[in-house]
Amino acid sequence: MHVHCFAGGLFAIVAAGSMTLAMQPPLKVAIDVKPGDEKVTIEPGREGMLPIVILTTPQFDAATADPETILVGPQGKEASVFRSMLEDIDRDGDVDRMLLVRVRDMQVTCGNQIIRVTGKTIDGRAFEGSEAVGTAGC
Ligand SMILES: [Ca+2]
Ligand SMILES: [Ca+2]
Repeated sequence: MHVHCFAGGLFAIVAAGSMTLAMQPPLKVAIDVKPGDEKVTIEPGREGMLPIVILTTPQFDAATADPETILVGPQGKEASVFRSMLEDIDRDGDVDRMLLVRVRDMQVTCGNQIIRVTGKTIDGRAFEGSEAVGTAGC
């Protein structure tokens, strides 16, 4: 009985440790939809790709973002990434992560005002970022 209690207690400690990691709020990351464009508009019905960059900052190394886990859209749950590249998009000397996402996969509706990116790092930490956008061609 004593041994059983000890084993149970140990299990509870391990479980609490992994729950703490899972329950941490997502890291906030800086994204830039259509880098270079000041006022970003999306045509919901358009064929083609939307470029979105996850910027590397002192708080976040975009190279650690796992592209397999990234989802993009108004809820940050819609489109998976078509292509991901590491490149210094904002030319500040560190490597950012450039994503290409199919416009239609994002399920943007007319009047939508935000694009969210969610995902996990290669070591399992959730992150999210968002940017205000407009829609056109509606
Ligand atoms: Ca940077
Ligand atoms: Ca950079």
